[in-house]
Amino acid sequence: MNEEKLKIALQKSGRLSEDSINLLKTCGIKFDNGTGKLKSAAQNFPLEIFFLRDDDIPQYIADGVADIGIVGENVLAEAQIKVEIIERLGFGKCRLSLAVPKSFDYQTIKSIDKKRVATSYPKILGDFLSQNSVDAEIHTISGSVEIAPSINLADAICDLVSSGSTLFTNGLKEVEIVMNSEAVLIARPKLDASSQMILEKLLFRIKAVKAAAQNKYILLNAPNDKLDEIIEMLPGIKSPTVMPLAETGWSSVHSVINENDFWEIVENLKNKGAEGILILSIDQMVS
Ligand code: PRT
Ligand code: ZN
Repeated sequence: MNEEKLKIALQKSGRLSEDSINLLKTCGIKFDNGTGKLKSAAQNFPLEIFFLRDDDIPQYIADGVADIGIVGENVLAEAQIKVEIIERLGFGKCRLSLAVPKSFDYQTIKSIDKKRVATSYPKILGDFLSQNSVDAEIHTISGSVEIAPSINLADAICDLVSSGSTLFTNGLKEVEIVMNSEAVLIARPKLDASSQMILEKLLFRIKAVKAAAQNKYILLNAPNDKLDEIIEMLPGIKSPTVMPLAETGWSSVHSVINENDFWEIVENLKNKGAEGILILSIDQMVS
């Protein structure tokens, strides 16, 4: 049987690999991702997984070797290849920034005019500088960009930053954000009908996983005389589930709360007399 499969490209080994693999696994897709593998077929979903260098993924998709893939937006923007962003994935967050040595008297982007800037992102940087009418010399280097100023290869750098500690330990300060980036699911435009159908099934699962990651399931016991006030604090998907406990005068309340305000809600619930509060992670959430 020659079953039609959707081909997805993931980063083979690097910062996006683990989160990309975990995302598919949390979507219930089983596959072998043993080290050294270039390709793997999912056991319970019509998906074939290719493990590639991230920089190659946009081109492989444009060429039709893979149908969809997961890459950082920074890689996609630098590749300047026409593929569609289907979904933002919320991991691999970073920013591409301009940084200068601490002693550099930086005022505005014009301070970079006629200076040398080292980067692995010459296209994104080139566009940014020309949008700002800055004429700087771009030096393209493939790695360890942060050491360029200290070896007098450049006056400034343009590199990815997440915590900022690499800049700090190299005596640099971040002065402009050129772009914000996160991992995105990309696809070749005009997939055939059967690939499109598989993509939609996958996307449905990915959205459920993403929604679940932003929410927690909460269970608690509430004294009946405080029930109204407690329910008020719990928006839930529709409204909380309330069930009587064996002990008279008490109820069990179940709901879903947003991860961002969950500590505050828990504190308020406790102050209102809620007891036995349990917070559980949700794997998938379909609305
Ligand atoms: O081998 P392959 O080509 O596949 O991988 P790679 O070495 O090119 O990429 P990799 O694995 O380093 O990064 C993959 C993607 O992760 C990037 O394209 C970004 O979209 C995303 N990402 C998120 C990051 C960072 N955060 C990040 N901090 N990529 C790189 N960094 C580096 C940065 O270049 C700098 O050296 O981490 C350092 C800065 O980190 P902080 O925390 O010190 O600021
Ligand atoms: Zn790379």
